[in-house]
This record gives sequence, C-alpha cells and structure tokens, in this order.
Amino acid sequence: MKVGLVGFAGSGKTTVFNALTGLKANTGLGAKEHANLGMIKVPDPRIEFLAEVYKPKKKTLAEIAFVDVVGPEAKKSEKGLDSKLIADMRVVDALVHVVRVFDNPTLTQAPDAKRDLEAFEAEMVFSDLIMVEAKLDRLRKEGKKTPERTLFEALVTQLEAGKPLRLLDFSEADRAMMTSFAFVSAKPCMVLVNVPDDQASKPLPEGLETMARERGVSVMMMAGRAEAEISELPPAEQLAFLSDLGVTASARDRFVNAVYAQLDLISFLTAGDDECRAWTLTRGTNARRAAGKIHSDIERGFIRAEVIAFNDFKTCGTEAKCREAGKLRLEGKDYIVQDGDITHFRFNV
Ligand SMILES: Nc1nc2c(ncn2[C@@H]2O[C@H](COP(=O)(O)OP(=O)(O)OP(=O)(O)O)[C@@H](O)[C@H]2O)c(=O)[nH]1
Ligand SMILES: [Mg+2]
Repeated sequence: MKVGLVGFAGSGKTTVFNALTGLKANTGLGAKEHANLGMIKVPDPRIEFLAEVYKPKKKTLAEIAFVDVVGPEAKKSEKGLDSKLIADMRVVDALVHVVRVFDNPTLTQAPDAKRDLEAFEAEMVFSDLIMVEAKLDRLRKEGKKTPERTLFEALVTQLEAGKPLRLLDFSEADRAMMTSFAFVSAKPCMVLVNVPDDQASKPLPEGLETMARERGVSVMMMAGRAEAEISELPPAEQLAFLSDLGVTASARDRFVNAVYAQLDLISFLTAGDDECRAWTLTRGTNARRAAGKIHSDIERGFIRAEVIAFNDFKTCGTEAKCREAGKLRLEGKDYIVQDGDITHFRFNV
C-alpha cells in the first residue's frame, strides 16, 4: 500500500509526514528539492498474540509506504499541476490531501481550507481531463462506437462538470481500460486538515465536511506541527502530550485507522514458527488473489486455504485445539478473505 501526501506548498505535508513516520525530514522553505519516502507500520495486537503462541523468529506488521511529494504554489494554480507532481501522484494507491488551516508567515494567502480543497481538487480534475480528451480525440477519429469510447465519453462528461472520477461507479472491465492512465481524480482520497496546535480537538472548519463528502473524500484533523514534535518523544511520554492536545491516540494510529476505513482495507494473518505476519488486503478479495500478495507462485498453484478466524484462535489457544474444535476451515479459491483470518495456503507449482 503506497500513499501520497499532496497539497499546496507550505500546507505542512512534510510536517505531517514527520508526525506519521517519526522521521525528521526538512520542513519550511528550501526543503522542496525531492520527495521524501517513509514507511509506517500498521499496529496490530493480533500479531503480538500470535507471536506469544508461536514464538516465531520474526514478526512482521503490515506497512503503509508514504511519499511526501513536492507541492505547487497555490497562486500558480491556474497553470495546472506540473508534470513531475502528476507523475508522482499516478504511482500511489491513494492520496492524502493536506489542507492548511494554520497561518504560514512565508505565504501571502491567509488560510482557507475550503478554497484550497476546491482548488486542488480542480487541479486534479483538470489534469485528468487533458488526458481523457486526448484519448477521446483518437477514439473519435477511429469512428467506431466501442465500449472504450463509451467509457471515455462518460469520463469527459464527469470531468467537464468539474467532478472527480472517484465519484463514478466502474465495472471491472472499465477499470481494466483505465489502469494504464492512473487517473489522479479516480484515486481514493482523504483530506487531512492541518490545524494550529491549540485546535486539534476543535470542530472542522464550517462546511468543509459537506464539501469533502460531495467529492467522495473523508476528512481527518491533525495538529501537524505539535504532533510531529510529540512523535519524537519516547512512546511512554507521548500519551500525556496527546491528551493535552485533546486527542486520545497518536497521529499515526488515528491515521492508520482512517486510511483502513476510507480505503476499505482489512488485514489477514499468517502464523508459523518462522514468522507471524499481517498482510494488507482490499475488502472483498478472494483467497486466490490474497495468496498472490504473499507470492505469485502461491496464487498460480493455489489448491486451497486453511483458515482460522483470529477470535477462534484466541479462544482455543492453539492450532491443534482449533482443529479439534472444528474451527479450522478448508476454503476454495473464491472464498472472500475476512479481516483477521489466519490463513495457510496449500499450493502446487
Ligand atoms: N503553526 C503551525 N505551523 C505548521 C504546521 N504544520 C507545518 N507548519 C509550518 O509550516 C511551514 C511549512 O511546513 P512544511 O511541512 O515544510 O510544508 P510542505 O507542505 O511540506 O511545503 P512544501 O514541501 O514546500 O510544499 C513550516 O515552517 C512548518 O513548521 C502546523 O500544524 N501549525
Ligand atoms: Mg515539503
């Protein structure tokens, strides 16, 4: 899972990146030559539980990779997003749009979350529109009424109305025809409202939630600078400072929960003496495709999955006891993997 932090220059993307990763990338003016890369681990107490039982050599949490991409100046926005930024945005699975609510003395514009949300969304729509129009020109010249042309006609209608592609319902076949374009306005997106230190637990700016919902994006609030400073403290000390801010969990934990909810993600687990591990999966994925997350050979040679629900494992205590209690299920390739499934794939290559 790869997430891109995007937004206008000086909105606090790098500050948020630091708060989430615990890294110390340079912020402020002159810190914009290249994108920052970082990982965060998805906290999962189920892995701790499994590790107690299996005593594996290794335990591995699921990870979310982050790219903090370099932002454009808000005032240059009429020109459209530059191609380097668009390229960085195309390769991620989801976008987190950082919107500024604090006063940034290096910027001339006063903060206005709704203005920036609208403007950046318009930029994303515009950059997709250019691609869609170019493709549609070619399709129209061919003169045939293909499913591809029907799809691109629908895309152009949506984008010309100023609406992002993520609001449309696509079939599997549609998605296949769009894959190579990696449209930015089609990517799942979350707005991260970056507020001053004393506003972390205040209500969202008026009307922002509605505006975000109309665009198919969820909203999360964070006091970026304060939370970046807290993330540098020893874990034991962090909680007291967080409660001063009026929040109950770290920026990272809140963020991971929000991303999982917004992107409809689950984790499935594998357990053994070598490794206990959590794997990220989109809800609704079948067993065979889930196996492919581990290795393409396992997907190709898939025979069946042996599955124990984590809660059953917790009740029974061991794999053998689960077996005795009839809690170990054999599932075929079309089984839809559930959150917390402890899965062992049988395969043959
Ligand atoms: N008061 C306040 N200042 C912040 C907050 N977040 C960031 N800043 C400050 O705003 C300035 C810009 O922050 P950055 O994190 O570098 O912003 P950016 O979006 O990465 O900027 P570019 O990489 O230039 O696009 C820095 O001086 C930060 O210290 C915040 O939540 N509150
Ligand atoms: Mg930055």
